[in-house]
Amino acid sequence: MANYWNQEIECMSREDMKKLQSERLVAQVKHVYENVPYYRDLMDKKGVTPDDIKSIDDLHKLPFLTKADLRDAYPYGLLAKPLADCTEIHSTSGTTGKRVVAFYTKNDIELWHECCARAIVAVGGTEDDICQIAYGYGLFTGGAGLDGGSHKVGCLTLPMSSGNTERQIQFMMDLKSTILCCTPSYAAYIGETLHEMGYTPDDIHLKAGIFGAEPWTEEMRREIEKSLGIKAYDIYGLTETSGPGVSFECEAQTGMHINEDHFIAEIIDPDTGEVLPEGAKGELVFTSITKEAFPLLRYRTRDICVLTREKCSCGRTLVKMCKPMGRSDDMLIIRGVNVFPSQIETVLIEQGYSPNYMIEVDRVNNTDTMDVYVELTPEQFSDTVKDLQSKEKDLAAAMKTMLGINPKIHLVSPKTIARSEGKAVRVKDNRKLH
Ligand code: DLL
Repeated sequence: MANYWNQEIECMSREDMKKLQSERLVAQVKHVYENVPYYRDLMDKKGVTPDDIKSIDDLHKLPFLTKADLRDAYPYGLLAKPLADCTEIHSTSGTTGKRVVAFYTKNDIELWHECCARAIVAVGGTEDDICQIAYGYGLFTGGAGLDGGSHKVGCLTLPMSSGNTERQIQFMMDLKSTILCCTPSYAAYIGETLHEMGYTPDDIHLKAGIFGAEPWTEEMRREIEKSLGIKAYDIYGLTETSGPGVSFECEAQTGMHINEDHFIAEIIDPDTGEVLPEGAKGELVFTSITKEAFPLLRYRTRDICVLTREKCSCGRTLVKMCKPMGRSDDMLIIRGVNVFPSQIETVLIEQGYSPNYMIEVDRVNNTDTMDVYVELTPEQFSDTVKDLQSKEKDLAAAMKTMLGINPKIHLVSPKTIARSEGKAVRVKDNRKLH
């Protein structure tokens, strides 16, 4: 039996949804053109005016926005409302060099929470539930988004934030939490710790989990479901579009329904920018049609995905996206933190190292690990072991400041890292997530 938060929208006919999206798009393009000079310039350069956009069939005429635009316009260049109308800010986790800062008005927050409420209700959440939120709170959108959704549904909200795993389990048992929200890798770790503490799923009351913010496999889903005795559901989103709740999984567990009344999704060829037909694999692009403060039009997510409109057994008509199948840029997600190899390179150069390095990422006991191998110059190599150890420590600290996570640094002898003859391959990702 399907549960909906907003049945009218979630089960709306295709025709009505297109009409709603068109109306909202037309108004949104006008709002952006009038209030965001940065995007107005992009439209002017492409020779498009708001009058050219009459329905969603005209969406393809609009210019794309990319992460590079966000960087150029940082921090206020894409803001479409006066700061006085904004009530909240969030940002991507730990990425100093490429930080994305998103702004929200009161209404933006309401709509975001509504999207998260839909996700909670879709996994069976009601006001009788106790929702334990173990996503990070703070600048990261995970904690705040699901917290808002949980309040909207009327669940008893347990704002744990991430970390302190034994305490998570203690509260889970004592307070009888029924829904767990966190990253899938943290859910797996909680499951493992539960067993290590000598408990079984029978000792807890969880029935469902809402896990996202990083790629995870069907195998991992089964493992989490078994270790915690729950149904595990996926949730997707990105800071640029508010955060979690752009799409969410239903009882069918076969992909995530996109909240199309707020976000129009397109799939494009990442090389040519051409819009691809339904069912094709390509880069996911979102246009937010209801956001006031930070309304990105045709934002290229870099996530590779497939959309499907096949009838879903839950009764929702919202288009479904598959689990993201990779990225069209080099961003890595390590323990939920977005990391670009270029940031590591920046730190190395700032600290006086050569840009000869190799990043190795793995997942050990469901936790991501990152090892960075850095080549010493011949001068640095003559240092004593003690000096080298202290260098490794300093470098790890500088990386932590830049990335927000602590990689293991290995300083290696000169000329030991393979040189490339074409594009440098800097990353070895052994996690097999796709
Ligand atoms: O990760 C928002 C979020 C919080 C989503 C909590 C779900 C739950 P960012 O830190 O800006 O925002 O990272 C966005 O994470 O472009 C994807 O590459 C990746 N991502 C997010 N959800 C999923 C998912 C949050 N369910 C980037 N599966 C996105 C795979 C995901 N990748």
